[in-house]
Amino acid sequence: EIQVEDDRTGMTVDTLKRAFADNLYYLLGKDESWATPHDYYTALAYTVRDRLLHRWINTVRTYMKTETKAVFYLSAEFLMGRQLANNLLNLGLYERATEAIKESGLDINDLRLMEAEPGLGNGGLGRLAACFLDSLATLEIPAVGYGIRYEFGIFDQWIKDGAQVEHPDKWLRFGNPWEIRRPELTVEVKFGGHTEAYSDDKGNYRVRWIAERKVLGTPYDTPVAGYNNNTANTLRLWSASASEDFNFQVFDSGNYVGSVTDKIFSENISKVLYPNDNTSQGKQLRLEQQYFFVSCSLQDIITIHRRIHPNLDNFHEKAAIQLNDTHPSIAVAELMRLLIDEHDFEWDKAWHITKNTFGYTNHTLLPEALERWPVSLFERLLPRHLEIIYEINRRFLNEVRAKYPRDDARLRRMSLIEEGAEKYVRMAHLACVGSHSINGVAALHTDLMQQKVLKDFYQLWPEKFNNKTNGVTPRRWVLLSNPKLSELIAEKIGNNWVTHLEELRQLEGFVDDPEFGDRFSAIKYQNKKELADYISLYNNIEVNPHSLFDIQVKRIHEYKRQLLNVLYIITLYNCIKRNPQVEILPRTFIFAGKAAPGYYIAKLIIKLINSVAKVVNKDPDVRDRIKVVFLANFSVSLGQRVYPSADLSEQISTAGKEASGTGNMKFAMNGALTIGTLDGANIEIREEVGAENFFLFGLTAEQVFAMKSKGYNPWNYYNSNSELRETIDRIASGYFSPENPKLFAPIVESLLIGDEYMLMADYQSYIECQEKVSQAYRDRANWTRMSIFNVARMGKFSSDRTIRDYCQDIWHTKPVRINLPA
Ligand code: DL6
Repeated sequence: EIQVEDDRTGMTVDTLKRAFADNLYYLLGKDESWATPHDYYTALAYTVRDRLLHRWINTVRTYMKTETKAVFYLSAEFLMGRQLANNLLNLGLYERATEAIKESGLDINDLRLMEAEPGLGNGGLGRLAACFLDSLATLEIPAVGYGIRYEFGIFDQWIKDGAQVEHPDKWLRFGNPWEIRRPELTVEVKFGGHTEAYSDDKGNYRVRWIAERKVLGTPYDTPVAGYNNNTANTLRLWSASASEDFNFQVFDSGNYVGSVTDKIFSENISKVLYPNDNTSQGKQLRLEQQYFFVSCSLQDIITIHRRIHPNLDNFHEKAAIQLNDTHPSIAVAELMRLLIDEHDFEWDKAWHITKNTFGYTNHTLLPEALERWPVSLFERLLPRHLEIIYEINRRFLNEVRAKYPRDDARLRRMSLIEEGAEKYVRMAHLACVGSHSINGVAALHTDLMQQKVLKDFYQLWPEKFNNKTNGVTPRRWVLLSNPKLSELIAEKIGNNWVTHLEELRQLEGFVDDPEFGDRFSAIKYQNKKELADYISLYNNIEVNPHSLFDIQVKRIHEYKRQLLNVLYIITLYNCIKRNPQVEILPRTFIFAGKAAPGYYIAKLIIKLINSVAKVVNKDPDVRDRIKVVFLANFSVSLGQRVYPSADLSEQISTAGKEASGTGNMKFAMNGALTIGTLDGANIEIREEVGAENFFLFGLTAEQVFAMKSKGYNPWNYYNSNSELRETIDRIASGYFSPENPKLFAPIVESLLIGDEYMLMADYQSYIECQEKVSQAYRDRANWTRMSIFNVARMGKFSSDRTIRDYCQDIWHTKPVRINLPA
């Protein structure tokens, strides 16, 4: 009997080939005579999506039947990265698709490059959300990610004359084959207006919100495949549009054009991602975005609940909603409003449900990132929510008063409302009060959160606080981005590590096996060579793949101290200029990262890196021993190239400032050694890989605080350290900016006046540590050994472990196995 596979679900090479041709013809309306590479990519994407849909529909059906508790992850950012290769990999189709495309006369790598990257996030916070979705699906946890379908994601960064120039990210220009629009699930979101009290039929006091305008939210769903299972969860992103019927009044009044241009205001809400990382932009549109996606998502979760359960009494037993930082924290007031105003709950019962539904994750202690909104803005935009927040606050402060009588200072500190000439709503306080769990993202960060920023809350409710150290998905960050290393690992220990990363420990058995060491370092060399080719192509700089690849890629931010790295480069350069014969280890310094468009000093740091690069790279005295490269437009895709090719990972933030970091994990998993401070997850990485396999320098967080409180003076370091002085003087002299000698004066000033991030204090320790790195790299066999230990001991930092911890301690959710009908 001949069995013919269905074109939409079949997994053989022949079927994939047929499906690919079919999609090209019938979905794109083309054949090979005029199809573009992008058409081929799209046809393959649809071929993959078909295989996903089958899993997706069965997943939804199973979840509805089993009625188990689900996780709803609310995040203003999901930095997903390209979907094609990751989906192929998770579906176990990568090899067969590669073959099918090859037999169709094409190269899958060319098609992969056609995919526009969905850059709907700024950095670590958004990428963490994406890793979490991968792990949730892989662990078979019922989960939905909720966010905003920004029409423009993070800007494209071009480098022009060494400076950052921002260009709009038109990622949807050629369509997005991974998403499905669901117009039937559109919901309405209200803004502005006023509230009115009234009595219901039973004589109860009620409030109704008479809005000034209404916006529609339409969901776009993207399937999220688990690795090597049948689960496909959902990422549901909301897109804003005008509510037609609401504008009817305007139509009737004859102002037709006015009513159409009004649409633009509504559509603006999901137009663009705010490009700030770790700073809050107090813009009205940003609050509108936050409320928009939160309201859409909560209405949707309630609808899903009501399809299965008779009422909302058990809502918190079936839904765990996680707030990814304070961006979605208006959800606390919105759920209360929905329960009380729209579903007739009384306050206490609504509050019980709300508190037990939400968990809050804090991702930063930087004061400039803590969100607070003017009460006056709230009054205008969300009048009903302000009333609810006042009532939450009144009851909360009574609780505080009962525990700490006559402590007005404490009441003032803890209030949801900051008093002053202008009053503000403190979103972190709202999130804390309205959640049953408050977590930080690495041990040190959780500690500092408890001892400093949220100290009063920790004293009041110590039981609510917990740590969940971040992790990253080994599927994208090792298996997909480092196929050669993955193959070598698989050959030695099998494939189980992909879902049980702690099994990499078995590699320790090979550290003294010279054959393994040689192959391991040959792979690193190959990866470096590929990056060198990329650099040659895009930067027109030739770098030596035998040199030490010293890499710092992350957002450009003063606290991350790219500038400290630059100070070291200039120090080395000074050394060479003093004595061109000096013995120095060849190094390639690679940077990448975007600066917020309004962050003046961060953009100037980019310009400085490129200006130093220009001088150093062409100076004949340097003789190519040091090279400096700034890669434009850092992205998830570029990260996938960069992490596997690093020898040294720069994690050099001022201690106490980086909540966790996740790039640090991606580097180490791929065998880079870290030079780092005792900050964020660096501390735990060092504990795992061993102090002898980690280059530590710098002040501890405690020393940083102590020094600051004693009165810190950066001039002491300038005056007493001649090498440092020479380095700073070199910048100040205009040596790197002859056309404009004062160009970098603000950077020099940032170091000498205040030096908020204590680069001067950490300089000497950093330079000495870099010297140790150079020494260590000269013993290549031992370096490889240390590198293998790093890979072998990174098991803890799989986001699977992180998600298991969230499930156990916060969400209380269990896996649900998805079976596909035969
Ligand atoms: O938790 C993910 C990520 C951490 O790894 C980084 O250390 C931290 O800086 C980042 N935090 C933010 C905060 N943004 N806001 N608001 O992006 O979170």
